[in-house]
Amino acid sequence: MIDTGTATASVPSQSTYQSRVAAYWNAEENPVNLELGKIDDLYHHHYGVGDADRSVLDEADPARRRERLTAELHRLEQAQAELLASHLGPLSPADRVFDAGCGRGGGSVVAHLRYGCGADGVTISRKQADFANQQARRRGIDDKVRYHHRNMLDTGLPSGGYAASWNNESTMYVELELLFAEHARLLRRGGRYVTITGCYDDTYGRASREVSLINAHYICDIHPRSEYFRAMARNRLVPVHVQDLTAAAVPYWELRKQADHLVTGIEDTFLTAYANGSFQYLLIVADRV
Ligand code: GPP
Ligand code: MG
Repeated sequence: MIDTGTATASVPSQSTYQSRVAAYWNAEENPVNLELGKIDDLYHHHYGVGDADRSVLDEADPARRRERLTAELHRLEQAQAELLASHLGPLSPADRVFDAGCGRGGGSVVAHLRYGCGADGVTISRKQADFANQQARRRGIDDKVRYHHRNMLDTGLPSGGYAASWNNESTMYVELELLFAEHARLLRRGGRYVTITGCYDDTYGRASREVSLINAHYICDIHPRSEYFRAMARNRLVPVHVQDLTAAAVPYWELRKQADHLVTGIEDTFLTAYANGSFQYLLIVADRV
C-alpha cells in the first residue's frame, strides 16, 4: 500500500548533487514565481508560450504597469501548462496521472481541472511538496491531487498505475535513462508521456556558453536533443508528436526582460541561447508501448 501523505513519506536517499538541488528549491522565493502564482493560486515553475500582449508596457501608471505585466506573464505560463495538459488526454476522472518534478504543484491542478483525473506529483523539495499539498487542501481537491517529497527516479508509486505522466521543465535535473525507466514502469501500456523541455541543439554542437550559464543558474544539466529520443527508444516510449516551441517561447522572455519587478537576471541568456541556435524549447509526446 502506498502512503501518500507527505508527513510520512520517506526522505529519498540523496546524492550530494540532489541535496544541493533540493536546497535551491527549499530556499527559492522568486517574485516571478510567487507573484504570478498568487493571481489564481496556480503556481508554475516553467516559462510561457505564445504571443504576448506588449501593450502592457505602454501603461502609464507604474503600479498598474507592474500588475498588468505580472498578469500577462502568468497568462503565457498558463498557456504553456494547458498546452502540455492538452496532450495528456483523453483521460477520465477514474484515471491517475504522474507529475515528475511537480514544483509548487500548478501542473497537477491544471490536469485535474481539465480532466477530473487524480494526480500524484513528486518533488525533491519538502517545502514545495508541503506548499503544493496545502494548496490542494485549500481548493478541496486533496482527495484527488497529492504531492510527495520523493525522488522522481525512484517514486515508490504503483507500477502501471498511471494513464499519463509528464515532466514540465524538470528533465534537466536527472539522468534520462533512469527517468524514462521510471515513467515506463509507472505508465500503463498505451499510456501517454509528455515533456516540455529546454535541450541543447545537436546541430549547433556541444553545449554553448549560454547553455552552461543556464545550467549554473539553476544547478541543472541540460541534455542534448538526441539523448531524449535515444533514452525514450530504450524505455518503451515511442514519440508520436514533436514540436519545436522555440519561436513560441521568445515573446515570454522579451516581456519578462522588461519586468523590472520580476527579473532574475537569466533573461538575456535565454534570449541569446534561442537566437544563436544553441538551445531549443521542445515538446515531446510519446506512447508507452
Ligand atoms: C523554471 O523554473 C525551470 C527550471 C528551473 C528548469 C530549467 C529549465 C530549462 C528549460 C533549462 P522557475 O519558474 O522556478 O524559474 P524562474 O525562477 O527563472 O522563473
Ligand atoms: Mg518561473
